[in-house]
Amino acid sequence: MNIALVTGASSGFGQAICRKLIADGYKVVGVARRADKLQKLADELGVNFLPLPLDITHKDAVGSILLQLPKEFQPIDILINNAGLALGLEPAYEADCRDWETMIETNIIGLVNLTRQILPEMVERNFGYIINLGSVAGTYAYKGGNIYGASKAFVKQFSANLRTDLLGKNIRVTNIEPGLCGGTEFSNVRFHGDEQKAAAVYQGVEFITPEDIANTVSWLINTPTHFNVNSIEIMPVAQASAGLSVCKK
Ligand code: NDP
Ligand code: 8X3
Repeated sequence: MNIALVTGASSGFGQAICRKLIADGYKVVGVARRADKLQKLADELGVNFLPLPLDITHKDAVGSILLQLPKEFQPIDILINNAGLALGLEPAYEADCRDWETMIETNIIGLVNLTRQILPEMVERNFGYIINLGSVAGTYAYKGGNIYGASKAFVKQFSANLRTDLLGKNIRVTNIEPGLCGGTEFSNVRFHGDEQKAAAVYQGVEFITPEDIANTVSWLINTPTHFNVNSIEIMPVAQASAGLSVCKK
């Protein structure tokens, strides 16, 4: 395995994963919408990193751009479906429907389309690894998590169903399910650029870092090829799944 495609490479986990995989000796294609951020990373990482500006929600663009990858960045051995976002933390009856649609288009439809584009070649070569970025939000409900959590529950079940379809093929699938992670743009995006609200999420908490996630990805890829971690749930020590809540009269 030597060529990886990482979505969401312009920030947070994706950027840290690109850095780690380049350091580990892989060639990496980094996908995100912000070309300037990708170019900055390319300047840092050198010739083994290919910046690929792309909006994963644009289905036709995804198909055609992948066909045009330079020969030295083909075929993709490892697909890391990391691009994703949460928008808003309002209760379902107050949430913005456009935010809901963007989360569904990115976290579900974009991830699915990219996977569908890349998977046939992996099957043909009987070789590959797909790592999806789910979340603890896909397992545990929390207030305001509504569509974000539901989209990550989709990623969790899609990962499990991929494993089932790929039984007998030499292709591994893992769903990484992190809890609270700082040092990324996740909360700035969730709160539509409200820096104060975003900072408050991490105040006084020793959170998981993007490097922790990148090290996890590196470890997964280097496990023996007969070995599949179906899912891996990771939380900071400072976090635990909270109890059920009751509303008293
Ligand atoms: P960031 O906001 O820092 O990074 C998100 C990345 O996704 C950016 O590079 C962004 O790039 C990219 N992206 C978003 N929309 C698109 C799109 N339409 N097309 C292409 N790229 C896109 O967040 P994190 O690094 O924290 O999150 C990465 C993943 O991990 C997400 O799926 C998130 O849900 C998940 N996660 C995060 C946790 C956390 O606490 N941080 C915990 C659990 C899971 P650009 O804007 O340039 O397109
Ligand atoms: C991100 C973690 O708890 O904000 O997926 O949903 S959480």
